[in-house]
Amino acid sequence: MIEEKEQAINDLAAQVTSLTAQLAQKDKQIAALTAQIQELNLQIAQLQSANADLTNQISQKDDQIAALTAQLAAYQDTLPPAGSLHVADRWASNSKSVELTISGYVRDELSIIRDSGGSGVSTAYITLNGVETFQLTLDDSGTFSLTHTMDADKDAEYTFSLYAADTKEGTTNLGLVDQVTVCSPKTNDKGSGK
Ligand SMILES: [Ca+2]
Repeated sequence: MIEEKEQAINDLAAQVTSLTAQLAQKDKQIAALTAQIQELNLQIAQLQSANADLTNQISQKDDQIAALTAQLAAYQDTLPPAGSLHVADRWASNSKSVELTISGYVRDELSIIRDSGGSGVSTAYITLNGVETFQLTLDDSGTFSLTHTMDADKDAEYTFSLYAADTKEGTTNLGLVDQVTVCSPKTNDKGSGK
């Protein structure tokens, strides 16, 4: 009976030794796997950092390309300024003359890039029926406004043409920007109010 008990104790002791050895083996495996994960995490962090650097470099190159493309377009500029012309009349039916408000704007975007600001316009004028009549003074944004009084001749047509040149060095691009034709109010057309 005692021998059986001793045998049982010896068997259990052997099991404990075996399990302890297995436990130590598992701990080693866990430590090895943890080290591998740490190494992989380090590699991921390095790759993410390299990725961010490259993305940043690409973004800088894109900015440079956009700036150079704009410069190139400015040097190749062949277009006159763009803008618009408005002519509004204030006229009373019993008046023999009419006051016109002539306003609008003119700008040259590529000249603005070349000049780093301003309206990009070197000269702007309006012809009235083909005759240069108004030399325009533009503000910094290229807008203008003036008044002009003329006779309210019956059935007369007046064509206002806005011309402008940009600031491109050597040969400025001069051209027609906008055109408005107004009919003179009829002096005998009483009661229309306009
Ligand atoms: Ca131009």
